[in-house]
Amino acid sequence: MLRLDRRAIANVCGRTGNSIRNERTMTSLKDTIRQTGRSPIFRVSWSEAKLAELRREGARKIQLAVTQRQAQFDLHLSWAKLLDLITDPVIISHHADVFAEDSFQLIETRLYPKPPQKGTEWHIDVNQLLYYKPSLLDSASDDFHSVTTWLALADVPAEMGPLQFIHYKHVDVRRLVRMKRNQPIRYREECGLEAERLHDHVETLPMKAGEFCMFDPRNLHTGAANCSNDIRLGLVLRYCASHVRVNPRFSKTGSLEILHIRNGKVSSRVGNSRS
Ligand SMILES: O=C(O)CCC(=O)C(=O)O
Repeated sequence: MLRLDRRAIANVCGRTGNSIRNERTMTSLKDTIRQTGRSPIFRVSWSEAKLAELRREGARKIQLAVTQRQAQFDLHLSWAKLLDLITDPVIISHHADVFAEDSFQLIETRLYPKPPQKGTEWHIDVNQLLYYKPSLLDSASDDFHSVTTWLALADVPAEMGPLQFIHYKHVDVRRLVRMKRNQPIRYREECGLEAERLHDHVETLPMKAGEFCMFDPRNLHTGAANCSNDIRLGLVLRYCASHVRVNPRFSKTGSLEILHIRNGKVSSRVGNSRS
């Protein structure tokens, strides 16, 4: 059942037109992500004032998401301005570059407000590896078809719990995935130990409001501890290529609602309820 209101769809459809190809850079983002584990840091086209308006408008949703994990997921389906942000032409054009086509899918969003003193454990995005087919675990080539995109909704300096990662080439990803399935507690410990062992390879990504980075879901990654007295505001976006099939079990809400994006516009939505 379509939950986007008309205004949300009009906002998305009216904006980006067919200019996507012209906006692309000549650099291969795919190669950059392959080599470094991530894209450069980009910035959406929104002004700081417009981002502040989004934060004000969403204050209650943000507050709820601080205390209720379930309230963090897929807010773009009921929050027009958030959908507007995550289909910003800059985001769309860089993902189109990565997937090498103007057609791709938005699978999930997670608003991630991190309270003071809280951190995230080191992990890999195992569900993205298990529930997306073809799986990046099986990929014989060094190719990839899905990225995790992390966007700062407000400034996230080093002390506020920015994203950190270690390129997956240093890690035995298959072993960690097996462990997550069979020994989840050991998996968590092992991810932490791997991060300690590989501390020289940790890259930390402080960002200004509106900046975002796309990275390979196989990377070992975390959000550092938020050592400030303010809530850290991050947004995790999961985009993948149009040929990827996503198992409904991927959904954290019980109802997978995939947005198909074509030529910069949300062209359709496919619901796939689990219940
Ligand atoms: O935002 C963070 O602190 C970490 C987010 C993350 O790694 C994830 O959701 O997979």
